[in-house]
Amino acid sequence: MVPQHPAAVDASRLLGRLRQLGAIGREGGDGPTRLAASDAEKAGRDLVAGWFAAAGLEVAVDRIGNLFGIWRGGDPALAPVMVGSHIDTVINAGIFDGCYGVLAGLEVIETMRAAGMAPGRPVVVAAFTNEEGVRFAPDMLGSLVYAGGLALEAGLATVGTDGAVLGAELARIGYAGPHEPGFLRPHAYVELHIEQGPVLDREGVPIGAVENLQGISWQRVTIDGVANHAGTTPMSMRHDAGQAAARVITFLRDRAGRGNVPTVATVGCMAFEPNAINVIPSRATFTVDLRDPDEARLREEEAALARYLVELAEAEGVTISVERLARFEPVIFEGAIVAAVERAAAGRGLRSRRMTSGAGHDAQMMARLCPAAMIFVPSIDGISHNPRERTLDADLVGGANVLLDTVCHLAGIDREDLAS
Ligand code: HGY
Ligand code: MN
Ligand code: MN
Repeated sequence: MVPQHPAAVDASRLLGRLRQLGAIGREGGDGPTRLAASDAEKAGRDLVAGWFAAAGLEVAVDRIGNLFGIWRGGDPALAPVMVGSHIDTVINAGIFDGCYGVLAGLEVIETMRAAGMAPGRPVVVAAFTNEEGVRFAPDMLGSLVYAGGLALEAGLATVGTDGAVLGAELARIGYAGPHEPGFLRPHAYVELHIEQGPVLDREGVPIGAVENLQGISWQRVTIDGVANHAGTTPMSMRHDAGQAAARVITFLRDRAGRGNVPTVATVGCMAFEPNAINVIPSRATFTVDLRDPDEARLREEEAALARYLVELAEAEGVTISVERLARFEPVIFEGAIVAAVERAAAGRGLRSRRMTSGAGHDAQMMARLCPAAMIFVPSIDGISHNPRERTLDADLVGGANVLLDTVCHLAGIDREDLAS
């Protein structure tokens, strides 16, 4: 029997902060919208930075706007254990995606300090810039720059869907910090996150020990046809960009839906020009999000789409251009940390199961820099990126305690040390 860990997070503080942060950016929707480097996200950043400071942490911001709360415990010369996630959201989001990992990370540090624990090394909580990628592509941009996967200048020069430039926006909201991205090279990185999918909820398992994360391909497709009169143009004479775009959506759905391959395909954004009820669209611009845990299969899906677009251009008499927005290969997380998560769950009397992450996360970028892994808790009905995103309080608290024990282990404080 593994001795019960004597420390536990402060549930009401964690749950209260989740709801307080979740209330920011509510204008115009049932759920928050805090797009990266927006005024609403600034308000969220200010609240979280205030909590970091009130907890006695050193607050640091790097040049791509990543926000850190640093506890310089233990031997300050040693690399820190880092936890965290993001607090930017999609449009009309839930309140747990990302925020849970940041606030549970803060909660873990506050619990360790209140329990008088003496970690062997510093512990840091991070909130990375632009994880969602809704306003600025690619997603996970802040952690990608932090991990050296994208040059800082390129990140700062990124132009958003609204024409804003990320670097200028970070300066405008007061989060163009002085630290060089990567200034803290972690000993290990652990990210606690809601699953955002149906697996844990369907199986009734409270903890996911995430061992890998699927590959992601983001593209923007532009189809140019010929505007013409909706009433006078015979169907056989049309070069309808809207019709061609619709055929791409159906092609993607049919391919991803065939057999039992795990490939998923999404067209999330679509715009027509001139966007008039009685004009055949001259232009359709849309995004394609393809994902698969297997790199070879993901490449085949990209190639199949490229072949289809060539055939479609010929058949519809349109021209088609494609712009790559993001491309990340699948990531395998650190087995030793995954095993530590399983032990921590067992120590809390919680069942766990190993699993793949369907969503992208900052952990996949931090895995380029240090040993990394993730902990999932169930999403009720598998719903996320939706105001109906929900996780049971007991699961939120259970996940935070598993993060606590995993961080203690990584920081050199094992349960046996504490039980004595
Ligand atoms: O796209 C994703 O998987 C993440 O939510 N950014
Ligand atoms: Mn997230
Ligand atoms: Mn998300």
